Amino acid sequence: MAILGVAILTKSIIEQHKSDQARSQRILQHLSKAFGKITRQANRVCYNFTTDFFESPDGPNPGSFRLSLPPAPATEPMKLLSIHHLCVSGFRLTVLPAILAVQILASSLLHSAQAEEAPVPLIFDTDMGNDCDDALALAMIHALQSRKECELLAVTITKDHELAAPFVDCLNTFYGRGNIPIGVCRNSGKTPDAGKYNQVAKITDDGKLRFEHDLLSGNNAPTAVEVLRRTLAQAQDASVVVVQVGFSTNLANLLTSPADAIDPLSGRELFAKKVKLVSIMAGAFAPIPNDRGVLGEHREYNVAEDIPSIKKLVELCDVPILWSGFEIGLNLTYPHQSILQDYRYVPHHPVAQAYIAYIPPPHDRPTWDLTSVLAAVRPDRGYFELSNPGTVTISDDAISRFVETPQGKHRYLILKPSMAERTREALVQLSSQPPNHPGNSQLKPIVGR
Ligand SMILES: [Ca+2]
Ligand SMILES: [Ca+2]
Repeated sequence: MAILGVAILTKSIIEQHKSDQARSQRILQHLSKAFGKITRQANRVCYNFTTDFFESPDGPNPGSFRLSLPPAPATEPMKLLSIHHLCVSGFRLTVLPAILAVQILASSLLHSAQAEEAPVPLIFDTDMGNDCDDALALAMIHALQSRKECELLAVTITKDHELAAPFVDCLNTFYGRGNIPIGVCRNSGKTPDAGKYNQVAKITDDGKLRFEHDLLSGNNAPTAVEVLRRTLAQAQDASVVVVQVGFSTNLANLLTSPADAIDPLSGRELFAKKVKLVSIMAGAFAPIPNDRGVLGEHREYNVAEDIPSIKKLVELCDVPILWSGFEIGLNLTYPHQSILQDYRYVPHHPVAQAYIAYIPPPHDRPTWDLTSVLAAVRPDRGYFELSNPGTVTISDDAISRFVETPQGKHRYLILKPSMAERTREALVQLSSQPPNHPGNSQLKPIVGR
């Protein structure tokens, strides 16, 4: 498709400027770069061409036009929202063939343009300590950052225990990024127990911390709302992906936060301005077997632990939410052999140790939280299919229900059985990927990110 699009556009340009093929090539390069200017609006992707490449002497916004495309996989036709004069460095393209060519090229370049974009700026909101998939998911984020696919801006925590933040700092430091801001949710009362593995942060060998870190208690960390507001205030508009794999406590608190010294916008306004997607592990969008194996509705843990907050998130979040339901991770279990074999590149590995402390092998834990990371950072790799757009509602008894609506801002992940092995392997390889700095852990932390 890309080749076809490029071919048609090239032909269109070259036919008019046969004498100047080098210039045509240059135009093509400029056009490809222009595709970097992508915004998501509702459920469509909009290309806004306003570079000075499209020069025109008339009109307040000369040479600009907007294309609106469905997100991949493309299932509906593109729409041309508007077009002004398409005038290229002094010569005018015939508009119709140019439109056709650009539309085809736009569709075909969508994936490659996104792939060439800067790393996805990502905030990870986690209930670290309640299950070991949070630790695997954070390890994955670090691997994706090492591959320049994402940049972890901050981690915020919804588990209300002081050791959750130190364990997060352990992992960040292990992967060479010990200065990533960490925010906590104090006195929320949400899962205040210690959990099974955050104590890994406190293990010492010969009086020294086994896993180096300098945030020794969540009591020394700023609040999640402060970290979120500060992080979003500094981010580019419509750029940030928030991956929420715990309760919605922090996001609800953010969305209801007022303007403050950090930013004059309310939390809801700031969120709508800076965030482009929330990738959330919560709910269930397929029948789930209960203890007796009977299929039915499922009160998913991340929903049930803080129902008012997830209701607020659904109500106040103005950007798209991508839901990874309980059924996705449940059908993609993590092979315990990987825990035993893939983390042996250091004598002690905090992720493997967390998994084993949570539930020892042989046990293949579902990969719930990992799936929300993968879907957020690699949306175009065919790991999952997406539902049609719709709206999720949360009942008072923690049931999530999805109603399809064309204007809805929500979609949920669908895992086709034929995709499962490949997707599972991506999760395994990414979460077990070693840090990319030399002389790794036990560990010489790299200062900064
Ligand atoms: Ca630190
Ligand atoms: Ca979690």
